[in-house]
Parts: sequence; structure tokens; C-alpha cells
Amino acid sequence: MTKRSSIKKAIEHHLKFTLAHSKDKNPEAFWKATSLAINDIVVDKLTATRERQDKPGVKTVNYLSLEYLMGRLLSNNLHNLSIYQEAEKAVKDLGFELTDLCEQGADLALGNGGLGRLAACFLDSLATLDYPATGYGIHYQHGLFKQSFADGRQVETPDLWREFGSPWEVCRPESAQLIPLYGHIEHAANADGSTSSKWQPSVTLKGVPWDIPIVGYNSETVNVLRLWESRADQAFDWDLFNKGDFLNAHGKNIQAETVSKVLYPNDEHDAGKELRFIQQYFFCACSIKDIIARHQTINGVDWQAFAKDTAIQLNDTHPTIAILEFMRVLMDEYQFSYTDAWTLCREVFAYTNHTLLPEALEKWSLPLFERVLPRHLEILYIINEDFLNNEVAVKWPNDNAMRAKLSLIEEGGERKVRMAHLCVVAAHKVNGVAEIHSKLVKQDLFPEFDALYPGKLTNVTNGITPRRWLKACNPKLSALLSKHIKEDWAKDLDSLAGLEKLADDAKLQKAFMDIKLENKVALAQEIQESTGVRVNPEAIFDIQIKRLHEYKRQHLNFIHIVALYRRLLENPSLEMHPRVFIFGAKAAPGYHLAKEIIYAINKVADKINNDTRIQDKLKVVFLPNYRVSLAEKMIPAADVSEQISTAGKEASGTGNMKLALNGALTIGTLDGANIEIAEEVGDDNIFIFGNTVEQVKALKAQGYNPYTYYEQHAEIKAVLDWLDTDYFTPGKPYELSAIKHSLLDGGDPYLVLADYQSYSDAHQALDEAYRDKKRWARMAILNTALMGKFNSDRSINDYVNRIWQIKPCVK
Ligand code: KOT
Repeated sequence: MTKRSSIKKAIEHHLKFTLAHSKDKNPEAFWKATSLAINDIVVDKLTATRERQDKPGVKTVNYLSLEYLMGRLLSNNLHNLSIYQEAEKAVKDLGFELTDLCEQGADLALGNGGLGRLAACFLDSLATLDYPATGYGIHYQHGLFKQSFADGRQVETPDLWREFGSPWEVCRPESAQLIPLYGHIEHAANADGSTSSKWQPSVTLKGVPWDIPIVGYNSETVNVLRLWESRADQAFDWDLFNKGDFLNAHGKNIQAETVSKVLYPNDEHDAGKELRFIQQYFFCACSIKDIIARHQTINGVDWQAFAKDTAIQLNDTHPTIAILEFMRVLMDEYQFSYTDAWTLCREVFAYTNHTLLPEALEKWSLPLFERVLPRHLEILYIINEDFLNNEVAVKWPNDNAMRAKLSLIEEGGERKVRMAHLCVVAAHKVNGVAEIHSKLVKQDLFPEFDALYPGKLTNVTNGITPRRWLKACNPKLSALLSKHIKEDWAKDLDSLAGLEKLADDAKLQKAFMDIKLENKVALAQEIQESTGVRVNPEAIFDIQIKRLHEYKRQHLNFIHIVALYRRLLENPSLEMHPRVFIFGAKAAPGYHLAKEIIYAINKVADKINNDTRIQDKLKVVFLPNYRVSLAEKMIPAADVSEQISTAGKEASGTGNMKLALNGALTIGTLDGANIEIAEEVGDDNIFIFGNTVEQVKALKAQGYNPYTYYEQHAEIKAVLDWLDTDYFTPGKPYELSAIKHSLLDGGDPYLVLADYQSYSDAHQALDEAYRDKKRWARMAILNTALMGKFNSDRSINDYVNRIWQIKPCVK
């Protein structure tokens, strides 16, 4: 049987027997049946992978992350199995277009932004490179909220990604774990005079795993993403039920189920909520128990082999409690001495830092810690004493200030546990996510730790999977690359450098730019459907897509748009190529200013898009509900990529890599991975502007005063004052004043005004470059050609060589 007919048969089978559907043409049922049919192939490979990997001596990396932004799985899995075209034909035989079917699938949005998407890209690369790896996380009932706009304001609604089940996941009740919490400690005297502690927890949760297969691209491997769902230990209180108290009979379940109910929507902001703390502990405890159980199934109780076979990577500090849980299990359940447990712990754990923003550095209140996890806090005290007395005091004798600075506990005011300090002390490696970020981690965030532990702090520059972010999302460009480079460039992104010598070739330039135009036509259609705004595909598509945050400076982009509008009104014959500014961004529901920025952009967009005086030279679009599947439509259609964070604030960025890979030119600051992108493509093929990290520091040290920019710069003043009028919000002056207020009275903490002129000049240069069609095509081709470094396969190999020391497992 051909692949095509076997896929067709399997779809029909699932439609009839798994889903009990007749031959009606219900697209959702067809999507599910198709996914189930493909999942059959996946499960076969998964079983074979397990058989290869579950052997003594095979080292596995366990990636612990509170977030995974997986997006949709059907098209990704088809591409990675190299059966997309066969499936397309099979589905056509049944009367459907595969692209339409794929649209039926919900995004798995179990993350906020870059950190969660990075985890998803890393899982793809690990499986592609045949590395044994398990991802651990939470099976949130609701992922990141859905965003819509009402009169320009963000409205959030719950994300119901698996309301009717997901065809990709399988529940594994046999691997459920019981997780104790709260309660107290009983101290007892031992015969030898020492004391021992026994934790008497008062609540027990049940963690039930759901496994999602992670299919490698053109590889042997299907790894597992294991997500924990919380349930009550005893499912039902029959006593209460029999007494007629039906509602309370469910009470315990409802509380227990709350733990995995919803993803916290704050990106790079620590809200300090008890439920979030319990989420962290719950998934860490389940994962640690699971890692140990798996190790024992393969090796028996052989702790010698544990460190040789196990690496645990902490994705930021969110899973830090795994360190304490591991210590607790070793000491309390396996009778390890503190020293032996700590030695093993330090061999196994490594930690990735993703941000320097102070508001994102986690610190948990000590009373909360003590109430929820009394034994873990006790162990933390032991570690802290050991660290302060045997490491800090040895390096800096009699230095109380240093003790206070490095302690795992912050004193003064409410006492807090510094999670990042625990990570740095426990981990054998700590990495930042781009060269500049890792340098700042060493210099500014943890200089003392760098001195104490030479060589521990290192860098692994982020990457993106070229499978999802080029091969699957941009099929036309992919076909062009296959024609000019080689069929399998997606496994060897460096090979795209072969395009460099063709960058001036007129035929290639035309083919490349024709594809860009076709992708822009498709996005224009999407824009019209979702916002009603008509945009000209011949205009420059200038895109800023990322979470809404002041440091990312969507408001810098916004102010420049208002200035362009003003310039056009003053001079309707102003020479500029028509431009469409396109935004996608969710704001954390409690982040007031971020929501005001969304509102301001929407209000200004309304006015500009309906102003006939400017002859369609300027359009502004805010696409609602930015998510992975929308990114896949926007990125192939971008001419310009906005990467305009204040230097020193964006650890790396990964959207910058996706856009450049698809031939967009970056307008950006010397921040995060932009610096490395500029190194790869060369200064002529990127638009760099703004103050550098050093200049930002100097400006702040001098006492930065935004008012001087406002008073001395006529355009800045005119734009900000305009926002106080009712021009954009008829009858309601001051509706858009929040931005001006934050920039002037708020002190402009992210130096928007200081970078404004340089940003405006860079846009001018960009406009001129675009008008030279040959020059632009050359630059765009070079961007695609020179992104090889930002393949997440390279990142993973860096982790393997510098941190994990694992080996591919095939046959
Ligand atoms: C921090 C705390 C809570 C939730 C999210 C974060 C977070 C997100 N920290 N860093 N990030 C982003 O991580 C990406 C992947 O490394 C980076 O590319 C990006 O610059 C970070 O902002």
C-alpha cells in the first residue's frame, strides 16, 4: 500500500471507530481523525525510541520548564515525518485541503512568550538530533488567555485548548505521583545524639502525567513532553455525599484541580502568589519522582549511575524547588548524608537565566515557604549555612556585607528566599542566552558568584527550529532554497550560506521577492478578515511581534508612527514608500501601562487608516490574539523586523532570528542576539540605531532627564502634546496621555526619548534602501543566507558540549 492510501485508510478508520462519525464532512472531526492517523505512526516511533533509550548508560537530559509554547502539532509532525505531501494527497482524496484542516487545530499555548517558545524549539532539536530527552511541565487546563479588542482595549477570555480532548496526548495513570505539602515537622533525637526531622504534611495532591510525543525531523527519535495535571488524592468524599452535601463532596477535587488550572499570564514579572508557588513545587516534585523512578526501573537502586545518566536543566528559576525536592528525597527517603546528597545534586543540575529585569527575579517570602514546604526550607537553611561558612567565608573571610549579599536569604524587610542564588550555588553550570546577556550576567548580576566559581557562568546563544520557522511556515521560500541549496537544508541551516554568492543574481532576486510579495498578499487577506483594514501588499510590511512590555518599547514605534503621520499631514507629497506598521502583542492582564499602549495604538490606527489625505501611504494594524499560529503567517510576510528594546534589557530575543531567517531586515538596537545577528549579516544588511549598553549606563549615571528631550526636540514635543488632545479620541481629551505621563513624569525608564532621533534616522535610511529594489533584494537574501548560527540545533549542541554531555541514541 502506498503511504497515501495507508494514511487515507487510517483517517477513515479513526473517523468511523474512534470518533464514531459517519461520512459527514465535519472539518473538526476530520482534523481529529487525521491527527489520530498520524499519531499512530508517531506512537510506533515513540515505542521504538523508548526501547533504545531505556537502557543503563544512556544519559538523558530532563528539561524542566513551567512553559511550553508548542503551537499546532499536525502540520509540524507531518513535516518532521516527511509525509506532508502524501498526507496532503490522502486528505484531498477525502475531499479536504490539508492547510484548511490544519487550521482546525488549537494552538498549544502553554507559555507566555520567548521562554516558552524556546523550550518548544529545544524539544524539536533534541529529537531531531536523536538526543534522549524528556520535557517536564504542567498540563494547564487553560493556556495563555485569548485576546480580542473592544473599542481598542484588550479583552481576555479563557483558552480552552483541550475542551474536547487533544488527539496527541496520552494519559499515563500508571505513572501518577502523590505530592505532599503544608503540615509541620517533627524533630526527634537519634541514638547518636543528633536530631532528625520528619515532615508531617497535611495535604496530598495527585499528579497525573499526560504525554505528548515530540517528533524529530528526519530522525529516528520521538521523545516525550510529560505534563502534570493535579487532582485530589481521594477523588470523592462519600461521607459528605451520603449526608447530602453534594457540593462540598466535590470541594477537595476543585481545590486540587486548581493547581494545574491556569498558566500565570505575567511575562517577566514575579507576582508572588501562593498558587504559583504550589504550581512550581507540584510539577517539580512530580518530575523529580518520575526521573528517579525511571532511573530505578532501568538501573535498580544504583545511585552511582544516577549522575552519569541524568542531567536536569532548569528553564529560569521557576523550577528551582526541584533542587530542594531532590535533596529532600535523597536525605529523607534514601538516607543520604547532607554532603553526599549535595554532591550528587551539584553534578546533576544546571540553570539557564533568561532575564536581568529585577521585577522578574524570583524571591519567595519566607513565611510562605515555611507554611507550604517546611522541610524544604529547613534543607535550604542547611545549604545556606554550608555555602556561607565553607565557601563565602573562605573566599572573603570576616566579610559580613558579602555574606548578606550572597546569602540564599534576603534579610531586611520581609525575609525572602532568593531563588536565583540557590540555582547558581547548586548548579554546575549557569548560562545566559546571548553573548551580551551572558556577559552582563557575569559583570552586573552575579559578579561575586563569577569570582567564587570561575568557569561556572557561561553562554549558550538561543536558536529557533528552522523546521517550524521556515520549512513549514514558508513553503514557497523553502522550495526555492531546496532548488538552490539542497533538499535537506533544514537539517543543516549553515548550508544556506551557499546563497551568498547568488545574492546579486537578478533571477534569484526576482524569485525571492516574488515569494515575499505572495506571502504579503496572503497576510493582507488575513488582516482584512480579522480587522477589516485593507492594506496594499506593495507597501513595506513593518512588523513588531512580541509580548507588550515597556522595555521592548512598542511605544517608541508608536511615537514614530504618529510623527510620520504628522509629517505626511504637513507635507502630503513627502517622499516615502508606503508603509504598513503591523503589531501583535498580548499585555499581562494586570499591566496597566501595557494595556494603555495597546489602546493608543488602536486609536491612532483607526484615525490614520481612515484619513484619505495621506493617500494610503501609512497604515497601522494591530492583529488581535498574537500566538504561534499567527506568527507563522506574519513572519514570512515581513519586510522589516522591529527589535528595538533598550540596550541591556532583552536577554536575547528569538523573534529577531525568525524574521531575519525569512528575509526581513532588522531595525534594532545593539541588544541581545541582535548583536550576533549584525555580526552574521554584516553592518550593511541591518539598521542599527540607539544608545549602546555602555551609553545607557552613562546616561543613567548622569541623571537622565527626559524633559530636556521633550523641550529641545520640536517633533517629540508636538507628538506627545498631540496625544493630550482629543484628535484621536473625539470628545475625550487625555485618553492617550498615559504614555506621555510615563515618559515625562515617570522618568522614561527605558530611554525612549533618548533613542528617538536615532530611530527616526534609521527608518529614513531603511525607506531609502527599500526604494532601491536590487539593493533591498540583496540584503533580504543575505539575511536568509546568513542565519545558520541561529538554528536551535546549534544551541542544543552547545548545551550538550558545555553542560549536559549526552550522546545521540540511535539503534
Ligand atoms: C521571566 C519570568 C517569568 C516569565 C518569563 C520570563 C522570561 C522570559 N525571562 N526571559 N524571557 C525571555 O526568554 C527568551 C528566551 O531565552 C529570550 O529570548 C528573551 O529575551 C527573554 O525576555
